[in-house]
Amino acid sequence: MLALVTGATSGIGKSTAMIFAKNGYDIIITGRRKERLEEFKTELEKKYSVKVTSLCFDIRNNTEVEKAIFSLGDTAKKINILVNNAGLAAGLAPFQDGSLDHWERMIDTNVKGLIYISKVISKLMIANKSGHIINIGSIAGKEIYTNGNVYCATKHAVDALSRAMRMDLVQHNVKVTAVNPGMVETEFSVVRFDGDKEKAKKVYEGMQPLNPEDVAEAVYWAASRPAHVNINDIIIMPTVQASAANVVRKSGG
Ligand code: NDP
Ligand code: 8X3
Repeated sequence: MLALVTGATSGIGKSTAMIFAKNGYDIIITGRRKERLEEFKTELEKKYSVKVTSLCFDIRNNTEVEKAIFSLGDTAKKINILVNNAGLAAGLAPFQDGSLDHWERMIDTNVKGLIYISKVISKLMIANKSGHIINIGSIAGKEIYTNGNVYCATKHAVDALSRAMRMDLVQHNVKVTAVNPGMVETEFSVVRFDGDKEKAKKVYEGMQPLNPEDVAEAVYWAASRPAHVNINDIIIMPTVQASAANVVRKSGG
């Protein structure tokens, strides 16, 4: 079995690649940071004795996406699972003060990147009459929060796309699942705040967020149901987070 996980250099994608490898899957890991990809490839191969292929490309560029997938040759035809995880939030500001650069980065990555790779891989899955696409959405794709504007819009787009892809791909025996987490402590907030680690740390102060492994377990659970079962949608939240905007904070987590 072969799984491709986008954005596997960090956070949820890294943990997801890990859990698939632990369960005997060969893995294709992607991301832009080549060194991290190579280190992670070596780690996975050593730990789990599976075949790991790393593809370094920017998911916002369709030419790079197609080139990377075609570079796999016939191996690409064997992909059973695609986990669309690569994504980011950039900025957290009122709409009227938002940065066009932030907005375009989120739309290009979270929406257009997901579409680019899904188009290539879904065609291969259709030819196999089998496959499973798992999109990492967000609670921000189900609810809106103050200053979340464009990030929420991109994740609402992922929610719509997951439902649309499921309807169009069902006749080809390709499953589509969306896994929508609440707050997970990864590099997400560091990226959101343009590298400001102190500000990022404060987001999770006094509360216990999800770990990337919690989300990876949900992804793997959805992927490991029997052939006749599809998990459409999962929302997974920290216990202290009742909604996108409602977090109970207690000193010490
Ligand atoms: P991280 O920042 O830790 O990981 C993001 C991953 O996406 C990295 O591997 C990064 O790789 C990759 N990535 C980002 N931009 C690109 C790009 N242009 N091309 C290729 N790869 C890219 O964040 P998370 O693990 O938290 O985020 C993973 C997903 O989970 C995202 O879609 C996010 O929206 C979603 N999510 C996160 C939540 C959270 O609270 N953390 C909650 C709900 C959903 P590299 O930089 O090497 O390219
Ligand atoms: C990330 C969830 O609520 O931290 O998608 O923006 S949130």
